[in-house]
Amino acid sequence: MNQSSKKGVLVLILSALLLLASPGCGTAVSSQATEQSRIIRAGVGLKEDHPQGMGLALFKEIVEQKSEGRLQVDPYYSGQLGDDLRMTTALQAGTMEITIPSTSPLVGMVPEYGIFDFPFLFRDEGEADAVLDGPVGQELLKKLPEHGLVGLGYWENGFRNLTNDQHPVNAVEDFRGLKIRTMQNEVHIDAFKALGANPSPMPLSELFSAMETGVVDGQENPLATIETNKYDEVQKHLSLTEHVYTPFVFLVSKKFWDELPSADRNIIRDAARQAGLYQREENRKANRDALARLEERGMKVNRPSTAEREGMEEKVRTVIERYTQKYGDQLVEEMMQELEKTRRNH
Ligand code: TK8
Repeated sequence: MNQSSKKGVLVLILSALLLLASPGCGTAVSSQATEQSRIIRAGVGLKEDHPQGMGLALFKEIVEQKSEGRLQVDPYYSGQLGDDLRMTTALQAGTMEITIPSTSPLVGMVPEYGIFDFPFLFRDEGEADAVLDGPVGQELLKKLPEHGLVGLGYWENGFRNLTNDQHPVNAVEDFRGLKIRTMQNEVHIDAFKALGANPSPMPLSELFSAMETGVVDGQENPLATIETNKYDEVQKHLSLTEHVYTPFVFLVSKKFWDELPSADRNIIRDAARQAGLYQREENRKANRDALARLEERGMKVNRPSTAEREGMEEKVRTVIERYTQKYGDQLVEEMMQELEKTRRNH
């Protein structure tokens, strides 16, 4: 074999090795997937036994069954692939295919999502469903493709409650000086400042150790998250403030989505919708059941009175006015009209 053909063979061997080393290809080869199945890496922040994880498990089952194995969903729970923001960035880069974050940390990308962080906006889950599944929620999904994301609908994180290791929180003055972890979201940060607390934004993955070491006094999340993440092990007081309803949004990488045949898009879209309806119901059940379990495990539970919650609403009114200006009167007006319509029909 002469010198140039030896060189040609060497180049071939090297490029084959480089190809196998690339992340996308390695995953496909190492996951026992048959060569024709397409791998969908789907990451979420909460545990497998949280309704977010249960919804993802059902999504996987539906997609693999409907596609007859052509699509294979690899689920990753408990923030294994990073927190909400990191996983969302991975979708934009095309190194991951699906994630289902809270809308709150996305406001850096789609500021208008901040309207769902307005405190005391929804009175119950029915109102949240009506707005999220109605024109306003759907209009916000349309803002995602320009950021490399496709939004297929909303799942439920739920109404947030405050925990801390200092004292019960009933009236506004009880917030004074409390170091409270918040999501990385400007509305939450300003609302807790207006209530007199010291907000400390951080990813969920850092929260447990921040509470354990006293970096923060408390946090706020729906009851199912407090229970499945065992926050009662480092928090004494649970105050049923229900101060904000947080949605999850079902996100798909646009890079991945654009390559899919329409039949596979329909399978994924329908599975996200079906699993989402199941997830909302399981989430409501889990939030109801979690309260009893948290009390059994020793948390001291208090519920602020209507007058005390009205005092909190009064304190955060200026925050809502400021962000209504920032996000646009028209969008907020549309949402309030949607809410009024739902309340009239209730
Ligand atoms: C989970 C998060 C979390 C959210 C938070 O992915 O960060 O407090 O409520 O549940 O989206």
